[in-house]
Amino acid sequence: MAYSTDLIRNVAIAGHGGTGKTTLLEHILFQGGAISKPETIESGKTVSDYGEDEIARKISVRASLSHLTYKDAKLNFIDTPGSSDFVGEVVLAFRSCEAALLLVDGRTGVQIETIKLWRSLESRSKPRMVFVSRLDEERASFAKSLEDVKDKFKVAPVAITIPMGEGAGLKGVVDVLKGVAYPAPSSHEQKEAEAPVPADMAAALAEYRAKLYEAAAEGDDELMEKYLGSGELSPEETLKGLKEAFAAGRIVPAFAGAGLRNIGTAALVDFIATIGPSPASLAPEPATEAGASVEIRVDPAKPASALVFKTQIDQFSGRLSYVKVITGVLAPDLEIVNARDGRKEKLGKLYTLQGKKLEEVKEIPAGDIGIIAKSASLKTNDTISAAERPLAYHPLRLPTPVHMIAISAVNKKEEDKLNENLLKAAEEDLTFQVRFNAETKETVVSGMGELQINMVLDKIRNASKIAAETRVPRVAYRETITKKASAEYTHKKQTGGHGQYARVVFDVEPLERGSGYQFENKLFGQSVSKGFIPGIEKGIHQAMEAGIVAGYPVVDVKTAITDGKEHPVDSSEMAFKIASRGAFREATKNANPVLLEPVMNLRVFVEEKNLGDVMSDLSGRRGRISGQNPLGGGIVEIDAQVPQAELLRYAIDLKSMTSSTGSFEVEFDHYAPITGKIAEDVIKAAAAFRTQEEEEE
Ligand SMILES: Nc1nc2c(ncn2[C@@H]2O[C@H](COP(=O)(O)OP(=O)(O)OP(=O)(O)O)[C@@H](O)[C@H]2O)c(=O)[nH]1
Ligand SMILES: [Mg+2]
Repeated sequence: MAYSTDLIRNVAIAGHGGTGKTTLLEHILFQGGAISKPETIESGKTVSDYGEDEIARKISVRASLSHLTYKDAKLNFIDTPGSSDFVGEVVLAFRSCEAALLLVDGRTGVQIETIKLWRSLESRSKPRMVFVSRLDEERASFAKSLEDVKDKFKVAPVAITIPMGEGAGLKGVVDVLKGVAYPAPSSHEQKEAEAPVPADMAAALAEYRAKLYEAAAEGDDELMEKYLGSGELSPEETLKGLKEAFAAGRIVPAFAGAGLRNIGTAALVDFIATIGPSPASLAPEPATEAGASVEIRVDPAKPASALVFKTQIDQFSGRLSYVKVITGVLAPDLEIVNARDGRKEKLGKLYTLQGKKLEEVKEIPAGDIGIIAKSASLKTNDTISAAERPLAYHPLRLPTPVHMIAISAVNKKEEDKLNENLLKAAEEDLTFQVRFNAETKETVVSGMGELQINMVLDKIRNASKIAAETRVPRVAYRETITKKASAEYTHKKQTGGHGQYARVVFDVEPLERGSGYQFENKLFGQSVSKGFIPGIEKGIHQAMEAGIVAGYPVVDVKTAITDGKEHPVDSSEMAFKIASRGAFREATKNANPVLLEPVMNLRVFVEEKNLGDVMSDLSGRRGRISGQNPLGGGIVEIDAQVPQAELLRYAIDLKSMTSSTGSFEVEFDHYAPITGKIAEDVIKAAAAFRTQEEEEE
């Protein structure tokens, strides 16, 4: 069956870890008739958490797609992990969905990951709903949770459903919009059914209804006038007002319930289908077409175009490319062009997913999310479009990895195979990156945290049986000089017939940070033939690679050759290379050489209560704090510059310092000199490393 674009709804389910997202979605799918029996996290058979690792750890690790049909509408859901290590999966869900459903645990109120997700949704102007979950548990409070939402986000949530009782006394919810009750089903395997609102809920219903009318009238002068005049709105007017206000992000609809008891799902599904924004109703997608910026509105009548927002390489189904269709209709046999490389291909069969289960579909219309299977050439962030109109949608805005680990195969022969597996993992998860660091000669994987990296490595270990060992990565120190100096070096050797002869005199001087290498020929006359200059430069390069104090590459030095001498027979390029190396080494030794270390810009986000600990820890890490500002919701941002060497375990340490609530962003800023004890330790460690390398060879 083909769905019409205005009846498609895409909802990303997000929120702090363990708020009950996956459990709620399972019961939404059950209530909506997409599955016949709801499973639980404990049974390990939910639609959404189907990965072996997800089942074993009882947490979501990857975004997963599922859907249901409600009346004529198709509702797609992307369930996302709550742990900040997997934030990349949340970003792709936000990108491909028109609205987000944020879960707030009724027992705790808004937690830190949810605050961060809120900020990210706000910056994208995505409409947000809030579901206060786990209201069947002790100490849960709907009203307190909504107060907290109001406090932290400075918005007034508008309750669409309210609970009947709380904790052990939770008896169901009342749908404020429709004025009906949904009593708690006798078991979570029973569907919710409408019933009259009990008399003891009448007052609460009236109170919340008034707030709902007010919200619906907000932003529409005509409705507001009518509401102020008569104190009421018709159901049609209420729907229209809410729909507009929600799509514009002016109101935040709030829901009550308990996924695990199937309480609160019916009204939620109905609301999303009738009031949720259709893909076509939102702001157009920015894109590039023929080098110019354009904005493309979701529209089924235009030629086809779609964005690949996720790639999954599955051992059973092979390669799955998740697409969001923006214009036109994708259908099998359609010829498409990939904006990245201009490559054309014909689409094969198309699918949708119910968790891990592929379901074939005849077409994927504009606004819908679907799957292209087994296309080897598609990558995440590719735009495909009908061959006559190539364009490129903007890529996902993913955070930069913050945690690095050096990795190698225990068995050197398996190194290539390990790399292949790492690169495959990096294709599936763009926040997991693999890089060979030529300066430290290590393969370094990086990601959003220790948990994410460990889970990727576990998966590789389980699937390929390759044993890998991991280490804290080496820091890419560099060396430079701090004053001018000169040296002279003569390379002279008399062996058998031909001898070797070359003499050079060098001036070296420090350059500004980041200028790298410079060479100047200051020779007068023909003391050294032009033909030997390349050999001399090669010698300088070699000496710069080899380092002066600790074997790290030398940077930001200008070398000038001021004098030299050659022999008519014994001079050669090789002889000049050797002399040049010697002269450079001597000259830089006289020029107060120093070690340089990478210094990073660090931005830490912590709850106020952890601020003191995190600040004093940063000064212990030789950090220089440059700013501190409250972001609202009790979160403070700290800006600092900290040497990279002090941050190698920061992802782990910050988590333990803040009971997993802190997070940070980090990027390279500059190289700075180090001296004294710190430099001595680096020199010692480098010498030990070289001895070890030599022994291994
Ligand atoms: N009592 C009760 N327990 C719940 C409810 N919803 C979820 N749980 C339990 O809470 C735990 C976490 O639930 P999940 O559905 O995995 O939560 P999640 O938000 O998807 O977690 P992550 O994806 O790991 O962030 C599980 O043990 C669930 O059984 C609820 O409404 N009531
Ligand atoms: Mg989950």
